[in-house]
Amino acid sequence: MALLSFERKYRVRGGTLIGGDLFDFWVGPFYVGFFGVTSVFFAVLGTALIVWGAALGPTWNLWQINIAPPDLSYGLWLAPLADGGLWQIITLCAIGAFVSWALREVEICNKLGMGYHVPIAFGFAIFAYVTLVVFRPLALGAWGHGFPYGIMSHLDWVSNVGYQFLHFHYNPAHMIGITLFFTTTLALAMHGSIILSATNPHEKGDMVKSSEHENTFFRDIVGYSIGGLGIHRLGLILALSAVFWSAVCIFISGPLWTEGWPEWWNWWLELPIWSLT
Ligand code: 07D
Ligand code: 07D
Repeated sequence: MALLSFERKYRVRGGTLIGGDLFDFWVGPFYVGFFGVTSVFFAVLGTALIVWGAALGPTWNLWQINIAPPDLSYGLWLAPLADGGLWQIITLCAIGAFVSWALREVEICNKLGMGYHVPIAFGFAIFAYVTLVVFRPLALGAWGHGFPYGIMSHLDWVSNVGYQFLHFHYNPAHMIGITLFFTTTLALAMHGSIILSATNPHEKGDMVKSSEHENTFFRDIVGYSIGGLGIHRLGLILALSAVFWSAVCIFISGPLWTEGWPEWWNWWLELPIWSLT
């Protein structure tokens, strides 16, 4: 592919975290880098192991393929490949691929002299995944507490774990996570709509409006505009907080609270301000 005229300016050497300039080149539009190589390695190996696991299973139906973690009786030991060992190696490959991808993002940020917001944001998603398949299983003493790799089977896991705690909606950290997810979509809807409304003319031939119009709209309607940079800060903090509280909500389920989540709220009834005795 021909080098586009502007690409020369941005395709700068250096900024790598490891290996000097060994993999400091592009293939077509893609930056390679040491972590590009490790990303591809882990992704290909992990996918091949998923295909192997599928071949051992009863179906090739994409929705039904399931690679289960080891039985709880294996605790934190390694399991035979066909008995959850594949799940363990696939988990390692997934973590290897996700972390490599994040570090490749860091290298690209270095090259462009940009902040690390994108890799940090992706890091929160990785943190949630690792909480589900490493931190919580470690805290509960068995890899079998990880979720199974399958499109429908992972939904069954979420439902089963939810009902194990009677009513997962009563988990206070789940409530905070959900509220933050909903608020994130509200913020994106407001941001997307104000940008489009300022860009799309009222009538054909009208000028595109500036950010002053966007700010004025919000000042007129609610007395305050967070501003052009502010809305992106707010969006990022809302989204990252949503994922953070999700990780908290699943980590505390089991390691810290073993009863039904509705019972957690008994602390309220037990406050010394009531005379319930
Ligand atoms: C739109 C960015 C693009 C990403 C996509 C996902 C794969 C998996 C696997 C063939 C928003 C690509 C999918 C590479 C292929 C095989 C074996 C991101 C966008 C399009 N889930 N989940 C889905 C994953 C968990 C839950 C869909 C991954 C937890 C519920 C897809 C993980 C819990 C529902 C999927 C993960 C949970 C889904 C759409 C990892 C709590 C749905 C995802 C690595 C977080 C929805 C059939 C999407 C659905 C759905 C992937 C973890 C709950 C298959 C990769 C264990 C309740 N999940 N998920 O658009 O339709 O994300 O399921 O942690 O209702 Mg899930
Ligand atoms: C883990 C995904 C990480 C992804 C990575 C990237 C690739 C590459 C390649 C596309 C965290 C993968 C990339 C594979 C793809 C290409 C090319 C994201 C992760 C690293 N719940 N619930 C949540 C709601 C109920 C339950 C979180 C709502 C029921 C359990 C969120 C409702 C019961 C768990 C949430 C609802 C129940 C959760 C998920 C409504 C079931 C969790 C978001 C309206 C009976 C999970 C950390 C998240 C969690 C979780 C929302 C209902 C159970 C807050 C809105 C009552 C067991 N639920 N839930 O975490 O916290 O994303 O996980 O009813 O484990 Mg819940």
